[in-house]
Amino acid sequence: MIIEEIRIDRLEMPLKHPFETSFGKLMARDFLIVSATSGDITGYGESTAFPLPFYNEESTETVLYILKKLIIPQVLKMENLEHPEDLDPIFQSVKGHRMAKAALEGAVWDLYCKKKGISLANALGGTKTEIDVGVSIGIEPTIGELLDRVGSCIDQGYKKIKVKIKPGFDVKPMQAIRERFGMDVPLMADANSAYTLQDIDLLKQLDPLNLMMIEQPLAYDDIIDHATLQKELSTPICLDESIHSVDDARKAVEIGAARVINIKVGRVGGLTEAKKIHDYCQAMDIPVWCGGMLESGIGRAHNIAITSLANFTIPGDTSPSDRYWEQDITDPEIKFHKPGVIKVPEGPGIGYGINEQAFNDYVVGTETFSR
Ligand code: OSB
Ligand code: MG
Repeated sequence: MIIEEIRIDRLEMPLKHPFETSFGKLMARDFLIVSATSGDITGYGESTAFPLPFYNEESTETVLYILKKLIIPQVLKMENLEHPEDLDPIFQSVKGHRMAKAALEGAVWDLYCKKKGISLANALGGTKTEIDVGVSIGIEPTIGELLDRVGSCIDQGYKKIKVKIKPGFDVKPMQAIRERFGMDVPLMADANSAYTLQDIDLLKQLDPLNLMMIEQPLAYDDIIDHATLQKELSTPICLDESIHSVDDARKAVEIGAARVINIKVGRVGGLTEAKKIHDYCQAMDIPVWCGGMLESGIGRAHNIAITSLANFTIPGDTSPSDRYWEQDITDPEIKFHKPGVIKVPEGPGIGYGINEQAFNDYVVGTETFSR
């Protein structure tokens, strides 16, 4: 196929509830939707970068720059794009900038599947017809408010409760959750790289709490110190920020830095690399789950598709639309079909349409590029 047009829309979607992590507080999502058109069919992808580089090195502006300057011009010149993997030589020519690549690659995967009339989940080799999902709860102003939110999420049927921690808001809130809701709730903590090896004694205090895992306790670019920490902890370590590729996953697993891996499609440069990490981890008996970046329904639909692969055995952060937005941009919105469970759509591509009205209401800028 030939891609005739690529469009970038910048959207600003207010969050229903502020989301605070160890790296900052978000009131709204400011992000890009990339759409790629061939003939009368359009595919959609989402950039998961934040406006500022507080989670990883990328930002909305760097994604825009790389797409406009390097990736889109090359893609619009391609004469023989038969499969999304044909983008690889273009991607190889640019070091890093994986969220930029993933946004474009996602649009091409959706377009490719829609042209073939197959679902994205099937095209990726997914076998599940429904996925279990969890929720990621931000840092709340008080332990009381955190307990209220945890209770409400348990009542809604979420299959995993993840709580953000940071220095000063870690052991006490996690203990309080266990005291209130018991030791059996599937519970984990995400530190977003807020600690160092100096904090080993503090992190060890989480061990008696029977957490499923602790996510990215140490630096965003570290693998080695996590292996040192894992030797001291009984709680499994899960890596998020540190894993950009199947090679990173292999290094982390080989040295014992991660017993679980969080796969985020954007962070690893797209669905093709996400699948490679999944396949490697499956062969190594390392369970994986799909993380989230507070995506709109479009990014979330991609996450649902990849989560249909068999080794996504742990519920992901792929919560339904109403956990984030008053109104999402997909039609239909993403919903539970039973508590804590989302059906994998069977329609072509991502399997969700676009709610044009809602989409346009959130757009703050549009740029179009043609052959
Ligand atoms: O570390 O997983 C993370 C949100 C923004 C940035 C980083 C992370 C998160 C989440 C929320 O945990 C996941 C979601 O609900 O989309
Ligand atoms: Mg994380």
